[in-house]
Amino acid sequence: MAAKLRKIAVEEAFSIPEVAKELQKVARAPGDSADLPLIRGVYDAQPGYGSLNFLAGLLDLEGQRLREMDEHSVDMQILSLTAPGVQMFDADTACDLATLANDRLAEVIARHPKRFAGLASFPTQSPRRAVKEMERAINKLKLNGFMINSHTNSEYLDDPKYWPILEAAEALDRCIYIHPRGASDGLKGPLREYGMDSAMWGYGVEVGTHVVRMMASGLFDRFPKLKICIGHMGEAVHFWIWRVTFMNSRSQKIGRAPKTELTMSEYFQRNFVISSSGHEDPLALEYSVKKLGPDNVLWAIDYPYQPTAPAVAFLESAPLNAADKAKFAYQNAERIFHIKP
Ligand code: 1WB
Ligand code: MN
Repeated sequence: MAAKLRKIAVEEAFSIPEVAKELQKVARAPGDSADLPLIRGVYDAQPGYGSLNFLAGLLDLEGQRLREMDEHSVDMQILSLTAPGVQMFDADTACDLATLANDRLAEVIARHPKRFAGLASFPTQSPRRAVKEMERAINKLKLNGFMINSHTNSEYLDDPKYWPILEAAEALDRCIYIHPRGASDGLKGPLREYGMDSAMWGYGVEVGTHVVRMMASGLFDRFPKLKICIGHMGEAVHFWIWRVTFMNSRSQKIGRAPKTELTMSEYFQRNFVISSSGHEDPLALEYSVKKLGPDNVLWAIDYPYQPTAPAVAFLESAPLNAADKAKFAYQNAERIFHIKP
């Protein structure tokens, strides 16, 4: 019998009642954000949107969640405030609720330091206040990294107004996890029908677009040590990166894209890691580890949106040698998110 494999799941969602209540207000207000169908289903269970039964799982930290972790020998969940985080609120509300959520996160980690770690939220709407909360979250609350739910008001992180956030993450030496939310206004049109707005397809399109924008803008020349983690098996970016690289170099030659010091592939390799959250295809995992290297692929469940048992079975049976499996299961998570071995 092989020794028990430590398991750290890196993209595990939670919420707090105060954020859920504010999202219920968003659900009841008019609007046509691509996040609304899901928010209405999860936080308001309105007829026609289907009742998505995730809220109890998001709000629970120390009950069923811990029991499920015990049952499937998941050692640790790295918790993050679920999408869209605080990014649909006005800046004041976002600031207050991010602070509160980070405090609660620190409290539950203090009660269960071996079972939970956490990624901090912050009000991207106000980069100045965001930086303050980022510093507090790392220096005072000792959280493990940051979570951004892709666009804010349909703007992306290549916009210079957000650079103070990137600068702070780099200076604090903590990874920013970019999780999806509904696609930005300019991107959402054809994703409305057939349930394509969220996890099925829209989420990957949104984050894939976001990180390609970041790389093509050249911003990683300014922040060479910035680490970004993207979930859902890299939102398919690395499957496409050869062509992104080829076509971007052509665009650079004809003046349609800024000149960059490195190629798109080199930025992806240097500045990104990926997780397997909610994507349990062994062949996709094998490709990912071969393409990006065993140090750059992290395991996740995507709790409570995905069940724990198959995610654990996927890990246990992953087509990797023992050393690479240990990296995938916990060692990369320890390194990237500063978790005690
Ligand atoms: C779902 C998945 C919904 C995720 C979410 O709402 C998030 C879903 C914020 O399966 O419907 C996710 O994190 O992958
Ligand atoms: Mn997810």
